[in-house]
Amino acid sequence: MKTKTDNDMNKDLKIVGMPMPDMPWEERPEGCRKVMWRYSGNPVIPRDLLPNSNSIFNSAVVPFEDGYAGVFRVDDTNIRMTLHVGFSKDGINWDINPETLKFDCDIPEIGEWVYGYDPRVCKIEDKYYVTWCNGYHGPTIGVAWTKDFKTFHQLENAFLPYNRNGVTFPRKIGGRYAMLSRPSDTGHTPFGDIFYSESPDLEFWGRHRFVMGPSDFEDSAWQCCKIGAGPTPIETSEGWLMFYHGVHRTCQGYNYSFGAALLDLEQPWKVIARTGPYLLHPETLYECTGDVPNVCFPCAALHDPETGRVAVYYGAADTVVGVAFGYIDEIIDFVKKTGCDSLAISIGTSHGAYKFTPEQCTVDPETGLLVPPMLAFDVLEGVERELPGFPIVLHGSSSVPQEEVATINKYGGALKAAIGIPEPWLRKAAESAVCKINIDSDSRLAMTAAIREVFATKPAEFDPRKYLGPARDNMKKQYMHKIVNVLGSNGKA
Ligand code: BMA
Repeated sequence: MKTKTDNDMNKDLKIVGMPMPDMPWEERPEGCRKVMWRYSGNPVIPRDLLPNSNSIFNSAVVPFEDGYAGVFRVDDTNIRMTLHVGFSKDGINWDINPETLKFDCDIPEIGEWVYGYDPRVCKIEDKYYVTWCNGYHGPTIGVAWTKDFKTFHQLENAFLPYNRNGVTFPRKIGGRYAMLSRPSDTGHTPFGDIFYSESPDLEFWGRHRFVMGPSDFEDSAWQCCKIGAGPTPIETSEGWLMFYHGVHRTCQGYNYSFGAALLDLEQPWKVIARTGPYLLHPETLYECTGDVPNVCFPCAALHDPETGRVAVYYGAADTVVGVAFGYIDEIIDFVKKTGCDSLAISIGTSHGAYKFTPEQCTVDPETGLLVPPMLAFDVLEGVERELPGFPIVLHGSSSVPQEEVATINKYGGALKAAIGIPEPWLRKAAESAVCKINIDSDSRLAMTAAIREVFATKPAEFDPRKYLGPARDNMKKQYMHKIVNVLGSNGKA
């Protein structure tokens, strides 16, 4: 990938946020082809910045006054999980208060500090909201606000235990405050989906919606065990850009990488696209070694709408804080191009030669042929409406050519009466958003028919070339017919 100039910016993309021309930034290194790259001075926060810190990681920073403020996860040398406030002029060099953050809270049960970790900070209207994993009979989501990073007012916990990774959106959506979270368990949870919840007042949370879960192991293993939202989502004209961590359970333990997803602007539980390959994965010494090896855990992002630059702050190996850079338009492009990008829908097709029995069919008065129940084209049209332009796959689309069935049965076969999908219906599907139609049984029938015919009519034949040749020719005839006459896909490869 080349270095970006102003002219390279995607001018159609609108990014919401306050201008930050002086935010921490370093251009993509020469020869680097990655979508995101690390700051050369990483880690920006060492583990022993404070006199009694064992580690400082998984922390949140925001623009504040003429610099930056942050809430930091500090595990002390008792390995107690605490939160601390810090300030910085440049986002790289930080002054972190050695005293732990104390929340003001009018609710005695809630205000009693047990432990807190993995904070996020999000500016909503005129306040900065801190959400963190708060100990209350197990981990749940604590919520507090501040205007000055000196006094913090703690509200009710957002959810029942057990929950982690509570991340608020920077504005109301559909008239309500909004939060992503990840229900979990008491320990090192081996599962985890991202959910969306709404609140009229940042106290009562409900209308919970499933957003997304881990990927299949075969598709994207770095995110196949559990996932959780990272920094405050960034609003763009393409949707909310949400960085999220994904976990891969290996024989050595959990590995944490991160990727990104695009969520619908007004219904953020609808996922527009998500990364297949990760954006950042533990590779450097400070990510691969530390108190918990192989962890990149993003909790904050600074971005400049004008240039499209983003700096993601992430905890590395549960020990230090690192920064990674990227361009929002390139990240969005990557998310859209590499993610899960097709949908196999079920509208009445099924695998194999035995899709419908004659009893399930009606007789066409003109041709006398058996016609199976109509495919649910209304469902296909509904999916096309909801997901415009989204590629759709149709499985189980063999037509079970009756002449091949007849040949097989004529020469000793015993295929039961079976009806497939009429070819004109496949043509109709091919003209919609369906871009892949899976047909297998028809070629298997063609092959078997040709072989049976040779065996029955030339019983003295023993040369495989003499029956596999006709089998291949008959399959080829079938493929040509499907490509040209049925699917209309000839010349479109
Ligand atoms: C998670 C949280 C994170 C931590 C990660 C890796 O469950 O505890 O704070 O970074 O595990 O240890």
